[in-house]
Amino acid sequence: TGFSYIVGSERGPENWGYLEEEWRACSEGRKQSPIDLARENVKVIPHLGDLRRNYKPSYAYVRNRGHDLQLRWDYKRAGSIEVDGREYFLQQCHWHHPSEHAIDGKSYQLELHMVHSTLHGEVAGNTVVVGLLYEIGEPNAFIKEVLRRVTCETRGEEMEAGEEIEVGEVDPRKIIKGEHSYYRYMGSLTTPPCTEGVKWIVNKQPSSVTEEQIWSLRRLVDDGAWNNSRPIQPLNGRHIQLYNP
Ligand code: SG7
Ligand code: ZN
Repeated sequence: TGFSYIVGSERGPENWGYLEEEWRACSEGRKQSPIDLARENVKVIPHLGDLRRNYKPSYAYVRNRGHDLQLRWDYKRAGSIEVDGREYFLQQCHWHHPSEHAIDGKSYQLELHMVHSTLHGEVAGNTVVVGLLYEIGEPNAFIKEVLRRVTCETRGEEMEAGEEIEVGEVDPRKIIKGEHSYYRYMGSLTTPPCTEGVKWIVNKQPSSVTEEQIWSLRRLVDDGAWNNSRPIQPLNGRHIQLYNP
């Protein structure tokens, strides 16, 4: 059971849609994620406006899910983002290596997803995912802070697959700093069931991270030797909007 990220394997990405009845969108959906945010498909839309982020620090939990590392807040405690006049509450964030989205055909080493929802646990039309790409450079302060709280040296024991630990107060405002330009398009969850109707917002400016920090993140995850990014999906005539003040 489960799914794999290994292209060409029995449970690999090109077969997700045939593994379970509820996963059909992974193969048959026409608005899947991730995509290449390619210049020729991007339209600058000035009236999209700055994102209204109403985040606040709150107690968080880190869960090692075997294929990714997830930082979770209690429902509604970490605040929300306002998109198209609706409030979407931040639920969790997690990392993919290498990146899932590409910009002009260029992939990155790491991508973070902040998953937001209007309702607890609901998906489809109620989900906004904010993506952040990272390129190799200076250490990332937010990742450093998360790693410090979960690594063996701090806790005295290694984190195990499936384990969830309380990590104290985490401020979501520290994840994306100061940058306002973003891409927007309609897509899907990037893992089965690949549900569509997800509003995607991808920060235009990549953040920075070191190779070592990426290794630390991967080492924490059980199958850390592998990647956990879904291949690029066809655009199928969709438009990508760009807000670039
Ligand atoms: C990861 O990506 C997890 C999932 C997430 C999925 O597998 O973070 O989270 C949970 C709680 O299972 O699914 C509904 C949801 O958040 C897909 O999220 S993504 O499209 O942002 N990669
Ligand atoms: Zn994700």
